[in-house]
Amino acid sequence: MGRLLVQSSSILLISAIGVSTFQLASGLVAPRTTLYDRENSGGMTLTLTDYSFNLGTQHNYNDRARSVCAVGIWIYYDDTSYSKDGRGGIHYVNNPNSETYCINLGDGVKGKVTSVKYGGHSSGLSVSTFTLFEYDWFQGASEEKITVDKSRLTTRNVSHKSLIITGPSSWTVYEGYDYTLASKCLSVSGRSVLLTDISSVGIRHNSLRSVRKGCTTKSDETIYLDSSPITGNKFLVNSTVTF
Ligand SMILES: [Ca+2]
Repeated sequence: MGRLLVQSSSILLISAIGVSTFQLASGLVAPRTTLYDRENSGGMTLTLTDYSFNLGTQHNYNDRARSVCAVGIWIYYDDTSYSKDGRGGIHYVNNPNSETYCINLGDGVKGKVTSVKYGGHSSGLSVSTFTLFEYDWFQGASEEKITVDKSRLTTRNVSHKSLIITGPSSWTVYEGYDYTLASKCLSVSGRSVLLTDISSVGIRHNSLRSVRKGCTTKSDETIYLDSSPITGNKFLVNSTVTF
């Protein structure tokens, strides 16, 4: 383990603060991903450190990725603009380590990836963030990502069905603006939480209006959220499914 750390870009961090705990070092590694147009990390590559709403127009890499390697949380979408209609194939990687984690993409996005984004903060998963997404499975052209209290969630993002929490902080969510009305404490263990559908833990879709960092105030209910798996995917077998 120590040899791997010395060889990685974490060497400056470790020497600077004299700490060798793997978890701390890894949490401060900025997100990055490499896409490959063949399975098992083969073929032509594209490396990203930021969102891309359209891999075709931005990187000439539309519908090509068949496998990926990633550090941090990354979400790969079949559709443009992070699945703007909320109905496309999705695959995510949730890798808290500083070493890359590599997978072959699932059928819903294999050879189809058109947009990509990372979850959490650009500095790494140790930064506390709270992000709401328009649709389930982190889909939608809009998202609301906060690192501090927000007394009024942005109006156009009132639609929300999924969320990602990174870092050590728990959060209290309210159904009213200015931290009023019904509240729930979303308690985390320090590992990232990717909730593909907030209704799975009893939060109604589109019900949140304000969010406060921590759970110091008395909330109506505490929800203990488990850390999420290192990868997951959702795909629609038939894109003509009606709702
Ligand atoms: Ca596509």
